[in-house]
Amino acid sequence: MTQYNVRAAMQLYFIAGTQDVSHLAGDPADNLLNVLEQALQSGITCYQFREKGAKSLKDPAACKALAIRCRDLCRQYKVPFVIDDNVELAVDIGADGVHVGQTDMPPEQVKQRVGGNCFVGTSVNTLEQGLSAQANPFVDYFGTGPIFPTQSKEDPKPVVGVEFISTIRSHGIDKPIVAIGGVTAETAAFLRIKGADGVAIISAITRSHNIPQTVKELLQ
Ligand code: TZP
Ligand code: MG
Repeated sequence: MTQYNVRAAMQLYFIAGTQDVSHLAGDPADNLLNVLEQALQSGITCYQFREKGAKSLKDPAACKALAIRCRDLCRQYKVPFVIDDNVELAVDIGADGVHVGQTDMPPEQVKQRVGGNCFVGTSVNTLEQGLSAQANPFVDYFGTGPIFPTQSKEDPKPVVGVEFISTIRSHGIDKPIVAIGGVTAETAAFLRIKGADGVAIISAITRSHNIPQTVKELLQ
């Protein structure tokens, strides 16, 4: 586990599991690793391993084996490796960060379990949640959204829109924020102008026909 600058890591935060590459022919684990390596080569600044939903891997051993391969790829490129939800897996394989939703394990408990070197993020969908995450010393960053409608989450919260980023910034919230949900190369720069430190992306990368070009555009 390496200590990373969390705000810098938010710049282009790629999230994916095998369910997000199910449109590709061939072995889902190999496809995920292939997409991840292309994204790393192209300059993503953080990666979250998120196996979730109907099409995700169901066998914990297969999930762990794949997570280890993703972690090792991230280490090779010196990019922080984050695990969604699965705190025990994060401890087990030495993830650099953990992301938990509002109804998952509370950040305080996560931090206790993972230790001080592992950063903790949470999801924020309302101003109230933003203020509470800002005040919580165990939250290192938050994902704000969905900004736009998304196809990549089975039970998305209500869309918050671009202005939500400026709204929460205007309430004194200065923690690292990554904007998530339906973000594309066309909207990423605008979200940064509104106050996001960066964008979190699933489908714009996993469904891209030219990952280097898409990543380049998302970083602008
Ligand atoms: N949380 C809020 S929206 C979302 C998650 C995990 C999915 C983002 O995926 P996409 O394809 O970039 O809209
Ligand atoms: Mg969750």
